[in-house]
Amino acid sequence: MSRSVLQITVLAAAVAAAAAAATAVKPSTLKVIPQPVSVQMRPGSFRLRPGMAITVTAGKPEARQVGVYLANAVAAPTGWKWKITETPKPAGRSNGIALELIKGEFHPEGYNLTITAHSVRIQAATGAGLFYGVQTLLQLLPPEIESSALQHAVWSAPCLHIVDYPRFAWRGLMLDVSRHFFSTDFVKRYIDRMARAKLNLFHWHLVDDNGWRIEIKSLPLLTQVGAWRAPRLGRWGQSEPVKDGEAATDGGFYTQDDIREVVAYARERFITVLPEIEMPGHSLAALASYPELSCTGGPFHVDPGTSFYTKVDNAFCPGNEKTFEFIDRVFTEVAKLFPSEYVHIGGDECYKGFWKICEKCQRRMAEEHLANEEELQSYLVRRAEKILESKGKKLIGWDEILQGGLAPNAAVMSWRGMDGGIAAAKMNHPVVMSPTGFVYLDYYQGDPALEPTTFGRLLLSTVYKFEPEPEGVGAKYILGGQGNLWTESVPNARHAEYMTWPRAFALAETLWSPKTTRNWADFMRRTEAQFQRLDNAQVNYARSVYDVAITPARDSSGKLTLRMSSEIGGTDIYYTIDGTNPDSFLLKYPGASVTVPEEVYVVKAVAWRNGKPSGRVVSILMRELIARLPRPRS
Ligand code: TNX
Repeated sequence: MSRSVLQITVLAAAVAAAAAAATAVKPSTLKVIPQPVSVQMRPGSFRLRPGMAITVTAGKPEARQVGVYLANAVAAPTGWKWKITETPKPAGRSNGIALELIKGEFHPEGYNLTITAHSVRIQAATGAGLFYGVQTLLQLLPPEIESSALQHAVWSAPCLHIVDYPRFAWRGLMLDVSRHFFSTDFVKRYIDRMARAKLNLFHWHLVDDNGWRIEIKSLPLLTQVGAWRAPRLGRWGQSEPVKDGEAATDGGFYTQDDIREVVAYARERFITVLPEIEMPGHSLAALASYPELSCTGGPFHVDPGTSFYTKVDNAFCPGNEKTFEFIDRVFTEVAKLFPSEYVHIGGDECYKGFWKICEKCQRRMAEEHLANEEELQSYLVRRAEKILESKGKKLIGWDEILQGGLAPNAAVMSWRGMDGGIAAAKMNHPVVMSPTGFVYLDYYQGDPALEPTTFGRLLLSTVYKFEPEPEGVGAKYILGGQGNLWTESVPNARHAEYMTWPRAFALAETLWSPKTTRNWADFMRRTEAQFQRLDNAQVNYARSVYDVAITPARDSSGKLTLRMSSEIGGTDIYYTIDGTNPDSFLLKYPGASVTVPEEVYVVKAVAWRNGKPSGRVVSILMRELIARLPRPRS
């Protein structure tokens, strides 16, 4: 190349770059969740084609695995079968998608994604990084890409350059399969949706008072007895206790083959499966199977959803050596099934009253010089930790494992707020933040009148405010955060999805994206676009942000006032107090609160956006509104 040609080429490139900058599409047009670290839009787009190849770095099974995942993801909606080709330098070819594993300055889960009119190039240092690049690419394609049936769409993605990596390494979601059992197929689908949001840890709450769900071959009664309970249809927490001779027909469990299948499926999606085996409390299903492990000897029944008395006899007896033989057997099999570094031992809400009156427990306390029952719990957790460590695993538990002294190497999952996590981090223990106030996905998402009964309230916008790294605590010990879906009030898979989405989008973004890019309005815009993806994927989600929530109060003269709000914003609210259906011809909520006479029987309200109702009509009896008033302090 002569000097003048080179100069012209350089000049032409500069002109092209200036033109590109002038016509560049603003990053805010993207609808990706979680928001990438940096996006540079460029003009033009790349169109996918039927015969295209995915080239992957040769001799790297993880790169091939991600290539296969991508080919499978596009196969159903496009009808195309892309080939995977291995080559030493995948990016050398144009007209295709290159997945390149390279050594470089990459975060362990980070990637670069470059889309030009001729090619898509994803570069990363790990299979996980490539996988997240693929997830972003899928979100740049039309929402029909989520469908499992053939679709007609223009399969193209905008030209751009993305540099992306996560803020936290632990991006968890917990599913409780004890209170209600969920099939292996559903668990796999759940994991699949986690992967799309770049969540990477599936915490499987496998045992509790209401069912033992994991086959332990050396303890067959756990699943022959512990996995089944008397069937009940009523409201959770108010069910009739088990009657004499009543058959236990409701439940289910995972065989070890099922477990291996789920673990492998998660692994293909770079998701770690963390098993939880609860102890010493919440253990009624185990005690119903092996009553000799309790202080009282029983008899016990797997609980069918009766009221959760905190003073229930549902704890293992730490005075009995048999308890530790049991724990050893369970952990031996669990350690073999799950490749995860940690095993979760629960540890929460253990009633210790029966330990106080148990001879064996009191003898143990004397022998071990334990000052109180909290130290006795700590004794059990420390022994559980030793057993786990002998099998190559580390222990994690709920923040109650701090009581009576934390086991030497334990990690803490902080659920009763962040204080337990802060205390543990100050003692140099690893911490996962999972506070009820920000990430309890079993709580109401909107007005309680529109949702099945549950324990508390957690709006999407509140999840979006989750900040796992408290000020003054070194980031070093905060592994990340996690949302928890307890399933007392989640009787089926559709409702599990409803409770999870869109709140797990907010969770994913708080755990992945830089704190500085958080923007509620933009998140809502992207969330609404994700709804179309969930529709295509036939995954259920809550539209509670489109509904009206009604909050009663009393003004200074004692009159009842109602505040009405819809989370999405940009809506008009219409309401009625005469029992009829609200619409835009009837009462309009003025924006501040309204005073409503207490003789009114029922209040109904609906939010409108763009000339149409945006959500459901909420209908609440006056007596229910009055019952919602904050109780005067006595
Ligand atoms: C507390 S969170 C529990 C669970 C319940 C949940 C309901 C935790 C460690 N224990 O057993 O399901 O509240 O929100």
